Amino acid sequence: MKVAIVGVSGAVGQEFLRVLDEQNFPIDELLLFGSERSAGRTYSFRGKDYTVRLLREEPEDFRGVDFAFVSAGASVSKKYADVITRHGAVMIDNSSAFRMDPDVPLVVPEVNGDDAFDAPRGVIANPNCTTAIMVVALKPLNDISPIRRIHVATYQAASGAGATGMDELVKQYAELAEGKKPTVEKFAYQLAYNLIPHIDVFLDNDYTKEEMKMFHETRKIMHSPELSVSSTCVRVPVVRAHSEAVWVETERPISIEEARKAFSTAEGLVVIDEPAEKKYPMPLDAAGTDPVFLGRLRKDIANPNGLTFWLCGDQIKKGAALNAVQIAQYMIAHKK
Ligand code: 2RA
Repeated sequence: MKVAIVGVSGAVGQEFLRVLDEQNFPIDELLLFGSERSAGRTYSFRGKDYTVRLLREEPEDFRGVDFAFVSAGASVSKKYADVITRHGAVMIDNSSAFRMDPDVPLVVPEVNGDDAFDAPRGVIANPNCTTAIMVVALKPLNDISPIRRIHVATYQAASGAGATGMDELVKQYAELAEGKKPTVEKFAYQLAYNLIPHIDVFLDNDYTKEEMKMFHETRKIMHSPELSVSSTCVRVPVVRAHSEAVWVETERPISIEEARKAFSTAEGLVVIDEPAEKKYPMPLDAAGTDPVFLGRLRKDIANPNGLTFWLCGDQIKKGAALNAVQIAQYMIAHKK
């Protein structure tokens, strides 16, 4: 396989390299692309050094590429999508640029992998990290009884704001420990010892863009245009794993036994749920791992058709780079 990574210097770009190696992805040739700022840098992959090439509006640069993993922001994805796909490369885009485009599938392989084959523009969109983590757990329930309504509160790690977000959180704790005024640049307020109920911009309905991503993207991935999703997305002082408290209402009540059985065999999901033993998922344990972890499962005492549970998942892996690589793996394994 000839593989390209666009935006290789960023947190997700670097994770693409790690995940492609961990997953033993078949690569005969690797091309790395970046901005003026990163062009010329070198990165090692499987014991060989690769130099970052300047991303240009030159389709020839992508001739012969089978998969291009792109994580360089929505404006770069929009500007270079045609360049990247012109000679047949499949562009798996981690940005928000095309997620709601009717000609672009939005894919989490455990949920709607086959949608990846309906990509007329050669572009497949990776969902927002919170959506990807949540739908892995929704799928097994939806297979038992259609989900009608979802409420979710997210606890989102600093990594969602990139490498600079992670650096800022760690730096704030160090500065505060030294009695200094913390650096506050990436986030609206100090994140250390704090929670910020605001991710991305506020919209006319007083939800944030991040919260509406969960509404729109979940409907598209689950093929459920009527599904109601209401979320509150909160930035928390955690480095790189997201957590989510989820309440689900289904057409008919699902018993705990049914749910537990379905979760126990669901792809991409690991259940850690022994409250009496104080065993439940935590972001510190989920960081750097592949699965979505589920715990605190119980009947929703406020809704006879409801279940509630807790999720943790690594924002840079399942929330971004791993899901993108899994899309490519799914396409290779299920080639039509
Ligand atoms: C965040 N989901 O956590 C957004 C973008 N990665 O900031």
